Amino acid sequence: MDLLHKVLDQEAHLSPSELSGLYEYDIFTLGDVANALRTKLYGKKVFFNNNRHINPSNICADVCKFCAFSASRKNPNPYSMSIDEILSQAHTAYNNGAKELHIVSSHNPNYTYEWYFELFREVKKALPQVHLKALTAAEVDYLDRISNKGYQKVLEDMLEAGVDSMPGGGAEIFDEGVRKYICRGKVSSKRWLEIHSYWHTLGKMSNATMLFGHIESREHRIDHMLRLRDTQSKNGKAERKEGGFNAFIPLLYQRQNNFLKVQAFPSGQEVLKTISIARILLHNIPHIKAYWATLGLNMAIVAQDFGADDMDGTIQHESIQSAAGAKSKSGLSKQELISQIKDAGFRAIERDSLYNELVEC
Ligand code: V47
Repeated sequence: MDLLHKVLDQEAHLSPSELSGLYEYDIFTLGDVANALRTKLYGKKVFFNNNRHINPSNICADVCKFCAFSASRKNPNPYSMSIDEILSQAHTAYNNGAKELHIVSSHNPNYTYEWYFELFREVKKALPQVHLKALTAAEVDYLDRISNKGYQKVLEDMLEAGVDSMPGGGAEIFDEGVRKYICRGKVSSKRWLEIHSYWHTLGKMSNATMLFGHIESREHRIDHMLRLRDTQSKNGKAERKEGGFNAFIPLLYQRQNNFLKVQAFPSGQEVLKTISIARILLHNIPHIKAYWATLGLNMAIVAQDFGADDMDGTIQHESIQSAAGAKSKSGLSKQELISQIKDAGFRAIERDSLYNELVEC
C-alpha cells in the first residue's frame, strides 16, 4: 500500500519522518484527497464569521524572534489600552456587526492578574450577546507565572469571568529545538497542550494554530499536527461541541520588522500541500481554517479547494500579522469576503464562533 492510502486507512502508526513523505506527492493528488474529505463534510460551503480582533497592549515581557507586534527597537511605539478604551472598541465592533471579539495581548507586566478578569466581566456585562474568544495558552501560562495560581485556576477564572472560547495562538511550532530558537521562555509545547486539554475538560472549545514557513522542517510541521491529533483523541469531543479543538489554523510566517532571519520562504505549492496534509491527518479536528490575513485573500480562497473549509472572518482590525507585513490591518468587508467565496464557486456561510451556521449569504 502506498503512503497516502496507509494514512487514509488510519491503521498504521507512522512517524513524523515517514509522514513527511506526504509532501512528495504533487499538489493535485494531495488536493484531490483533501478536497474529497472536506466535500464529504461540508459540500461547497465555506465558513466565515463577523469578528473583531482587539489587542490591548504591545508591551511584552517575552521576546519571540518572529514577532513584529511587540514594542521593540524595530517597532518602538509601546501602547497599553485601558478597560474603558477596550470597551469603546468593543462597542464600535458590535455596532459594525461583530458577533465575536478575539482579545489577545502581549505579556504586559503592567497589567495585573485581576485586570484581565475585570476586563472580561466588563465586556460580557456590556455585550452579553457577543462571543468572547480570549487569551492564548501563552497568556494563560504567563498569568499562572505572575500569580502562582496554577493554569487550572486561571482557566477556571476565565470561565467564571465569561470567556466563551480560547483562540489557538502561542502554539508556534511544538518541536522543542525550534521553539527554543524562535521563542525561548514562552509557554512550553507540553504546557500549551495541557492548558488546552484542561479547557476542554471544562467543556469548552478552542482552536490550534501552527506558525510555519520560517526555519521549521516538513517533519516539524507533521509532528506539530500529530501532537494536536493525539491531544484531541485523548479528550476532545469536538463533534459534539463539548470541549475540544474546533479548528486548526496554519499561520504563514510574515517576514517584515522582526528578528528572525529566514533565508527561504515556502512556495504557494508548499503552502497548499501543508493545508491538504492538515486535512488528511487531522481527521478528528473538524475545521481547517485558511486564515486570509497570513495567506492573503487569493491563497486563502484557493485553499478551499485544497482541504480548508473556513476563511476566519471580517477581522475589522488586526495588529499582530499586519505589523509583520500582512495586509490585514483594517480587516475586510463582509461583502468582499462573500463575493470572493462565491466567485470561487462556493457557498458563503456566515457562522458563529462555534461553527453553528447562521445564514447563507
Ligand atoms: O501565536 C506572530 C502569530 C499568533 C507572526 O484562534 C505571526 O481563531 C505570522 O493565534 N507571521 C496570534 N504569524 C494570532 C492567532 C490567531 C489568528 C487568527 C485566528 C485565531 C483563532 C488565532 O500570531 C501568534 C503567532 O503564532 N504571529 N508573529 C508573523 N510574523
